[in-house]
This record gives sequence, structure tokens and C-alpha cells, in this order.
Amino acid sequence: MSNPVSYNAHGPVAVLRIQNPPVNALSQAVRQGLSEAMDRAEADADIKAVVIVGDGRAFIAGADITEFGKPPMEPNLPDLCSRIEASPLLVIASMHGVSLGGGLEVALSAHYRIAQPDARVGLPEVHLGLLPGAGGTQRLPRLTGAAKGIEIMTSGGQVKAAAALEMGIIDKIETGDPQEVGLAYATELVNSAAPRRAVSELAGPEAMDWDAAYSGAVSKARGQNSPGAIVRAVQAASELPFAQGLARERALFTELLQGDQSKGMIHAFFNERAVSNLPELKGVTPRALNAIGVIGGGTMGAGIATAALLAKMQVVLIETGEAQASAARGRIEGNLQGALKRGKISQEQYDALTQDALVVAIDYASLSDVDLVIEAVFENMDVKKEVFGKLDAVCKQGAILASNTSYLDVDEIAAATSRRSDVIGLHFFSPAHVMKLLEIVVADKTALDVVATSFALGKAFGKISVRAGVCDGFIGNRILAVYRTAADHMVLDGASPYQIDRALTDFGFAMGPFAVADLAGLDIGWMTRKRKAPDRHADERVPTYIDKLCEEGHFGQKTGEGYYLYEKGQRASVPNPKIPALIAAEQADLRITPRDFSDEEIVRRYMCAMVNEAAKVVEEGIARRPADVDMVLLFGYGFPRYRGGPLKWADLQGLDTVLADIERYAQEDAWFWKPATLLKTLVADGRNFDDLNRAAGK
Ligand code: TC6
Repeated sequence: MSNPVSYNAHGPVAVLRIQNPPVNALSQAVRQGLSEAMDRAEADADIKAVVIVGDGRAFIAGADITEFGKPPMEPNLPDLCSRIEASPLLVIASMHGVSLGGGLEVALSAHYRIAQPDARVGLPEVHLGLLPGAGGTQRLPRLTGAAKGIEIMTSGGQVKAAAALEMGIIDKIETGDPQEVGLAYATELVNSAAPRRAVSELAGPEAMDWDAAYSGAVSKARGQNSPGAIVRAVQAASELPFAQGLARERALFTELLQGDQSKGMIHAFFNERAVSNLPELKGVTPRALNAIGVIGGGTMGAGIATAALLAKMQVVLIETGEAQASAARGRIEGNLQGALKRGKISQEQYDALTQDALVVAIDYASLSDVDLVIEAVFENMDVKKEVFGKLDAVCKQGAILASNTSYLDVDEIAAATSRRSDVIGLHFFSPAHVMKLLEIVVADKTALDVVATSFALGKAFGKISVRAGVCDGFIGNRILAVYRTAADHMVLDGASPYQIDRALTDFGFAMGPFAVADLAGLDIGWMTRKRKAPDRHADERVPTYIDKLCEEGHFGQKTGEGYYLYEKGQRASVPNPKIPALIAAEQADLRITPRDFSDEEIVRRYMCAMVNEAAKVVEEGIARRPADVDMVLLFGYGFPRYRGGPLKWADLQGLDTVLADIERYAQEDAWFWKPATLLKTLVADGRNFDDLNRAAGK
């Protein structure tokens, strides 16, 4: 392999140029190349300074994600950083694009830092369940102070050049070719006999109330360990000499690296990128995507239209009448005003999007020129078929016809058109301009370039797109229905909805299932129960106590009453005192003697139900790989990222113990707990879900 770090002397300055596309990640070859180039510069008596610069779009985007999970290879990054900083030559980092993680740590080891105005820096290791382990926790707060250093490292966010200059992370901002700018700066420093300036030799950051900072970080982290560890590492930077602080950083880093959380987060990090790389789409050219049609301007349709506008597409939204059209426009404008308030768009962009890019019409003929239409009307097969029949009549040849159905049969919808190969499911999550997940539901006859275009659309919308097959509920809602049922069963057997919600938020879920039901609207579950009642098996346990609340017109948050009571204008909720009596009445009817559940048992049953259904979803090919299911749960269902997803969680538990529990539960309720064949096969073969990910080209 050729050396990805080139060396060129320009008078007394050596330029070390990293050429490792696409983003100059710190692969072993780059680390070795930098180390050897430093040796070479130091061995040349004419060289007084070294400029480190990146080729292409970034200085250095950090550790090489393709090396994650592989055995470490020398030289390691902490040693490289110490080696750079210890150089007797002046070392200058000339930064452009991003300098992230190990990339910023390399820059912090240089003696001077100069950056382009659009450069950004950050230490995102927290997103991998780690802390910056190559001196970042010791060097950054020596420049920024403890509080700002903690904020940057615990958020993992990116800091723009101007703010980085103000905080002292960089020394200068200069526009121009990064190499030329770096060379000029180095020459100026050499000519002015500027001192070698090692960040490690600066005083440690000021003391603060470390325990308060630690508790603050821990409570924000909702169960994730690395933010607390970052605070402790910065405390070491403040209290200990540099070398001892570095040793403390290493010990904390190693502890995090060996824990399950970093395994879960690295799994998430890797797969949120890998999930959209479908082998069958290699070389397939997506169709053009300039104008999008949306049918229905309710919450979902308005959210989809907003996402399309923010992705700089023309949008034609169809409503049924003038009043509905004006309400839909109001919703979209409200969404865009939110984006304006958060600084995501400017006032001029807002005006252009609402006046020029958006058309709200009541006539399907307005769709004659769009490239793709997303239908977001009422969830009813007859209604959808009628809409698709009309779309088939008006849309141009080659236009993609997509349904945002959340569980209906996309093959059946496609059959309502004369162009089945152009039909696909695009299942967004509400609010569609905010939620990251998009399930791309590929029907029997969907053409490959339609799938490729849908992934391109997901990328343009900033979504994590996951391929799903056709079944009731696709990947996410199908699995949700099962773990939700496991929670319902526990309520019938004696666990309160409030204990369940608390046990699961303690586990790391953003919300418990009963709080989610209130948010989504209890009428949704009520309608589904009514729809499914005729086909219900005699052994199926379906609680009906909550229907009594629905019959009184209480549907959760939107009506102010559900499992919880919601005071107008208040975010906090309190348990609804009517619920325990409703549950007790149903238990009496069913002759159930309620029993106690530990939080641990609640989590275990909930997770086992989720894993078992997820395994079936993989087994049936509804999800392409186990990791695809993990990404659906992470990005659409509030699953804690630091656990990687349900199937990563199962791998880390040991699949044999998960299967043993499912088989034990099956002895109580064989109808509900049917162990997935895939789970049994994997246990019998001594393999796990990650083995399947790897086999599918993780
Ligand atoms: C650290 O440094 C230390 C950790 C210790 C661990 C033991 N390595 O996102 P894009 C590829 S932690 C290898 O589409 P953008 C990416 O796969 C910090 N490859 O572009 C894609 O390849 P493809 C670790 C990487 O302009 C291409 O680059 N680093 C890496 O929207 C373009 O990516 C981070 O957390 C990498 N590190 O955004 C940074 N990063 O074209 C993670 C990207 O073949 N990366 N690629 O599919 C990012 O945040 C963004 O990718 C970006 C560029 C801001 C660098």
C-alpha cells in the first residue's frame, strides 16, 4: 500500500500531507506515515517547522471506523500525539473541513493551529460510548477551561472556527489553500523565532464543583456512562500533573472500551451508515428527484412536505378542499417557522420555501409533473386504492408512487395501478420532518431503481433509511405490537403501567410504552383491537380495561387524560387514578391474582418479546440483517443508543440465556411465546446476530 502521508520540504518547513480519502481517517497507515514523516523532518538539520495538512474535504475526521473491533495496530494514537507534541520542531496544524476525535487530538498536539473560516472541530467520542483517549480530555480543557471542555466533549457536537478561535482551541483563522496558509503561518513563526508551545505544558484547567458537574452529566446522559467519565477525566486534568492526568484518561478510556455500552454505540455508529448500503443497488442509477407530490396535509403529510422543502425540493401538496388546503399550508408554515427559530433556515429561505417551492392544490392534475408522490391519507385500504388509481391516471410515466402506510399491504396497493414496478412504501415517523427513521418498504414488483431513488430521497431528507419487506407493520410496528403486548400481559398479571414505564426508562428508553400510547393517542390501539377482534385466537390475551377510558372519550395526551393526566400547558404528567381500579376490575373478571414484578423481570420480558419477534422478522427476510432491525428500533422507537438495538442487546446477553427465558415464559403462555426458529438455530450453532451481520456484509 502506498504511503498516505506525503513529505515535501519547502525551505525550512516540511509539509506532511495526509491523503486518505474520503475524509483522512487515522488508519494505521496514516498513523505510521505521520510518525515516520516526523522522524524524517527531525533528522533534517535544515527543517525548523512541520505543517500537518489534510488533502481533500477534511483535515482528519478521526479514528478509522473500518478498524473498529479489529485488534489495535501500532503506532497507537496516544503515542503518536505525544510524539508530535514532543518534537523539537515547531509543529503547525492547518485545518479545513472537519477535525474530529483523533483528528482534533492530533491538532491539539501541534504547537500552533490555524484554520479556514468554515472549519469545524469536535470530540465526538461520547457518541461511541467513549471519551477522547489520545490526550483530548487533558489538552482541550487546558485551552478552553473546564466547563467549556466538558460541554464540547459530553455533547460530542461540532464547534465552528470562529467559536473555536474565541475559546482558544485554534490560534488563527485564515482563508486560502490550507497548505499555503499553513506554510505562510509556519514561515512567519520560524522567522519570528516563535516558541515551541506544547498544550500539555499549560496549567491545568481551573477547579470547579466536580461532583455537581458529574451529577449534571450523569443525569443528562440517561444511563450512558461516558459523559460522567469525561467529567472525571477533566477533573484529573485540573488536579494532576499532565502525565498522571493522561494515565487517568487511559484508565477511564479502557474501562469504557471494555464495557457493553461502547460495543452498543460502535454497533450503532457503524450500522447507521451501513444500513443504506444495499449490495443490489450498486451501480443502479436513481431516477431524478426534483419535485415531490404529497397527498394529504394532516400532521404526517405536512411533516413529509416540510422535510421535502427543507431538502430543497419543489412540493405539490393535494388536499380535499379549500379549507383543508389552507389548514395544511398553516401546518407546513408552522413547521418551517420552527426551523427558522432554530436557525436551520433564514427568513429569505423561509419566504422562498413557502411562496415559491410549495404549491397546495385540490386538483390531482397538479401532480402531472412530479417525480415522486407520497400518499399520506387515512389508513384504510379502500381509500388508499382509490388514491393510487387516481395517481396512476395523472402522474407522468416514470413517476414513483409511494404510500406512507404504516402496516397495510403495499403489494395490494400497487395492484390498484397499472405500474406496479413504480410503487413502493415510504413509511415516515411522526413528526416526519424531525424523526430520523424511514422504512423503505419494497413490494414484490418494485423496480430496483425505484428502491435506489427512495434511498436517495431518504439521504436528501437526512433520514436513516432501512429496507423492509411487506408484512403487517413492516419491521418496527410489527415488533412494537409484540413487545407492547408483553407489557399489557404484565399489567394483567400485576405490574402497574407506571412501574413498567419507569423500569423501561431506567433501562434507557426515551419513554415507557404507556406514556407512548398516551402520546400516540389511545384511539389508535382501540381501533386496532376492534379491527383484529374477529380473527382473535381463543388463547390470545388482550386487555380491554383501557377501552373503557376510550369509550368515555379519553384518548391520552390530546384529550388530557389517558394512562396519565395532563394539565393544560404543563409537560409533566401524573398517573390517572382511575387506571388501577379499571385494571383490578378486569383482573377480577379474568380471575387473575395479581403478583409482584421486579423491574428486572419487567425489562427481561419486554426485551425477550422484542428480540423474539425481531428474530422472526430477520428469519422471514422482512429485515435484511439483524442490524437493520436495531437501527429501526434506535431511530424510530426511542431504544437506548448505548445498548445498540435489541439484537445487539441479545448478543451481549448471550442468545442461549435469552432463548432459555423465552422457553420458560412459553410454559405459561404458549400462544404468545413461540421461540423464533432463527434464535434456536443460532443457539444450536453457537453463533449470534452479529455473525449474521458480518455474513451479510456488515
Ligand atoms: C475517534 O476519533 C476516536 C475513537 C477511538 C476509537 C477506538 N472513518 O458522512 P459522509 C466515510 S472518534 C472512515 O457521507 P459528510 C463515510 O463512511 C471520532 N470512514 O459525509 C463515507 O464513505 P462512503 C470518529 C469515514 O460530508 C464518507 O466518509 N469520527 C469516517 O456528510 C463520507 O461520509 C467520527 O465520529 C471515519 N471516521 O460527513 C466522524 N467518517 O462515501 C464520523 C466518514 O464510502 N464521520 N467516513 O460511504 C462524520 O461525522 C461524517 O462522516 C463527516 C463527513 C462529518 C466526516
